[in-house]
Amino acid sequence: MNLDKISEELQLGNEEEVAKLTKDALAAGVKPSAILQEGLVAGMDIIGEKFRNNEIFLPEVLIAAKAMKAGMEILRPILSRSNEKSSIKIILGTVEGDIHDIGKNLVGMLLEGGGFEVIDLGIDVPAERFVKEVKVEKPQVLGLSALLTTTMPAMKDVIETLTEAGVREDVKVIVGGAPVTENFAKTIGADGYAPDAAGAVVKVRELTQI
Ligand code: B1M
Repeated sequence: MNLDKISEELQLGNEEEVAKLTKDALAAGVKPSAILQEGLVAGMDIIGEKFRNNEIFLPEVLIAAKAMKAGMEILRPILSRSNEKSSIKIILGTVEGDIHDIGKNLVGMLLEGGGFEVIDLGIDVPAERFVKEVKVEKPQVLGLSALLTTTMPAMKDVIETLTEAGVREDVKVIVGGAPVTENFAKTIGADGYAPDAAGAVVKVRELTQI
């Protein structure tokens, strides 16, 4: 099965076709991880590259993102299915000022697939909201996502706000997103960094030692 076709239809923003081709690929026995990486993520990477080079503009990125989500919805039940049961709870969200959620959603799906309970606070989440939910839900891990260099400092704000509220020691903080690095994570005092969704599962396991 040619996964380039999924990438091409995604770039054209053909939601229905992407959903159909994703279903077809699954039915043909293609691994979900291959559909994700070689079809959906590959298409989105090209969109990102074209956007950076001013070859396409925001509306095209938006419709490609919708097509990406349509494909991800088909994969969701498989990626988030889990036989393991863990008592580890993770709160996840995209930081304030940032509305990118495709990568975060993928992280959430794979964490659920890893057997963790995930509470997703969505996008553009203010530091105070993260702190409030940490106090109420008492998760073992807080996962922060940022896709813009301009919203990376909001990750530091969350950690500082946790400290001010006296709950920093109650939760491990992991950070990720395209512009985020291991070094940045250390600088802001996060407990961990993961470069991708699979890495986030590994990092959560490491931090919670299960
Ligand atoms: Co935006 N955007 N965007 N955009 N957009 C980027 C990020 C950009 C790199 C594009 C570019 O210039 N090439 C650029 C940022 C530049 C910078 O800051 N250095 C950019 C810009 C500038 C903007 C706007 C400012 C554009 C404008 O308005 N002029 C604007 C900002 C809006 C805002 O947030 N306030 C904007 C808007 C948008 C859309 C709304 C159109 C749309 C988002 C739709 C949505 O998410 N619902 C969008 C998109 C789609 C992108 C690109 C093209 C694709 C992002 C994506 O979904 N990638 C992106 C270019 C690119 O990254 N190539 C771009 C696929 C996804 C699977 O990967 O999100 O990296 P990613 O997630 C990965 C890892 O990063 C990691 O795991 C994920 C899965 O493997 N990860 C974590 C993510 N979170 C993690 C958390 C973890 C661990 C790992 O632990 C908790």
